[in-house]
Amino acid sequence: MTLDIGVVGTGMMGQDHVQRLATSVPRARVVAVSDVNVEQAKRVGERVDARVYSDGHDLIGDDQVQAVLIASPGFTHEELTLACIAADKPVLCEKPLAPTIDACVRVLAAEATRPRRLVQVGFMRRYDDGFRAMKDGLDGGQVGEALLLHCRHRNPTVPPGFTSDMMITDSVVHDIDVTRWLLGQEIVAATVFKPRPSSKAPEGLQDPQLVLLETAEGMLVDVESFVSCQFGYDIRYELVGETGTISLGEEPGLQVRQQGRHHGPIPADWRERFGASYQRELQEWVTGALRGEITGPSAWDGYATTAVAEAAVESLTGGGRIAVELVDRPAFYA
Ligand code: ISE
Repeated sequence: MTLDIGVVGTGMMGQDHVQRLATSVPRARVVAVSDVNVEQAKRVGERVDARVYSDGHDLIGDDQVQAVLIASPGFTHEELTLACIAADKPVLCEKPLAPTIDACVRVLAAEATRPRRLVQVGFMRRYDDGFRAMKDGLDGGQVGEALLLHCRHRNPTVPPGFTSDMMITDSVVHDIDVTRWLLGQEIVAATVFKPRPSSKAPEGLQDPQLVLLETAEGMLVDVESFVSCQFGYDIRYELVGETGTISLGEEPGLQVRQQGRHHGPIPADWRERFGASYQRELQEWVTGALRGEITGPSAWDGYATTAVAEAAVESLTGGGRIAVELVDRPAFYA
């Protein structure tokens, strides 16, 4: 049995997903694509022999489409996800679930009217071998109780139009999700510090930023977000426990020692660094959807992450520590 999938949005990530689903995910078939840029959608659709729409709602309404992957810009996610829920179709929505807390709450309310989960949010780091090993180590008691988590999130450059807020809503959201998943607790407050901006950053961008998160059980998490670091895509973590530490990403890839030096590769971007995670994410989503079970990051995870990101943006703008207030977690997401 195959899963017939429609992909909404054929920009960079949409194309990546279409290619992967069509060529390397067993039991997946891309039967439709859509984009407001219909010429681009046609080019992508032709490669995989998929029907082409200019409107995501028409794709969702296509009877042959059994499941939907949303990779269009964030502001479209709420209405498209709601349409998938109304059509009773499983949906993998790239982050954010929706850009505002209120919009995420509307998605939670809609999904809760269904007998089972339909929504998954694209937090692909949870599928990474390194992040999984870190979580296994912590859960297995390797370093005792967690106390602190240090996160480094560096991009070499950003496209034109990238704003200081987006450093949180587009980048730090991944660290927010990893924190909640790894430590198994919610984040209760966010404070953003603004160091001297890099002269290499685009004019007006507050880059880097240091985001301090506080968890419900009093752990502190610092996230360095630096999107003009110039040298490559660099993701590093160090978890500090009571009896040891677990680090991730210190020396990724093959290390070469030669002529008195040692060196190794640095990924160019997240598609390279997390290629295997996207592969596993899609594979598990497809097999789960075929079984009628969606088990990846939920709409609740999407909501909680947006709530923390909103608090951090408020701190970035107005300064100070901003508390995060979540609605009660519906039993649906227990
Ligand atoms: C980008 O949008 C992503 O989602 C990447 O995973 C993240 O690491 C990067 O910072 C974002 O800009």
